Amino acid sequence: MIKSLAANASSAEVVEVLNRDGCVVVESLADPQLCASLAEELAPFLAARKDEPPINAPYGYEDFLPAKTGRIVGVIAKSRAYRTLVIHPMIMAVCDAMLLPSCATYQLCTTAVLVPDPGSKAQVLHREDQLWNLPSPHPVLEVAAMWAISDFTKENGATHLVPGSNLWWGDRTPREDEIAQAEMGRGSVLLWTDHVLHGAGANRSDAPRFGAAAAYILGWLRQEENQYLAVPPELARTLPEELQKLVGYQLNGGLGFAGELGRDPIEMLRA
Ligand SMILES: O=C(O)CCC(=O)C(=O)O
Repeated sequence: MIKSLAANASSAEVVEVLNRDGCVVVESLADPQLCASLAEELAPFLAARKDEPPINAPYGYEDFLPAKTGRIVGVIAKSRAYRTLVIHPMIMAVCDAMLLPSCATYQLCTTAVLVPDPGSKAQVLHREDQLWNLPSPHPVLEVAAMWAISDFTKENGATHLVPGSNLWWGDRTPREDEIAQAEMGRGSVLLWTDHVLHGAGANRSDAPRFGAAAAYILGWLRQEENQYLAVPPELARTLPEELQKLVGYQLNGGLGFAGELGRDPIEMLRA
């Protein structure tokens, strides 16, 4: 079962469940108007998409990226509403607690709108830490957030997760009864960590399932999506400083200087 907490839960309660189960839902955290604006801002991008295999897909395409699914990346450049969700105070407090023990600053890894359409198949269960292939066990590398912009139901492809598999470091395949689905209402958010098994569900309903995802990682890991091209300096200059830093315009200890040895890249945005 995936634990659901109310919007007024403390970040400490969320962190406790996340450390234990590797996943948690916080109900009704986003303003419904913000969800409506996000859906409206992304609609033209979803309408224009072509259902083709991605270029240079490094994974088994049909298993990892099933067809009939809208996947829009570079979302900071495409939606103002999304920018607000990315820096939601609850998410920031959870990332502070989960990630700062292993880095000086954390950053965005990917931004994506994920919309399985009716008829899409389930995605293979996978772990986000496969991206970096570090020896295990390792500390938490990533916290992913999936905002429900539509309701998430068993029928429309609510994310599958295996609670507790964040603590499985050997070879273990989950039993069917260990796989749960993150059903949640619009405006809720599902959080998970990098080592928990998860994947999008199949959409057997007659309407798309609309999720807006943002993943946050340790400041010394390579970002999956190249944020400096997705959010170039001209755009970054218009964003709140908290978001500039999350994009990557900040130092992580000695890493990430720009212009001059040791210079914080955020100073170049201010110049
Ligand atoms: O869409 C979902 O529910 C999960 C998506 C996911 O895990 C992925 O695309 O890697």
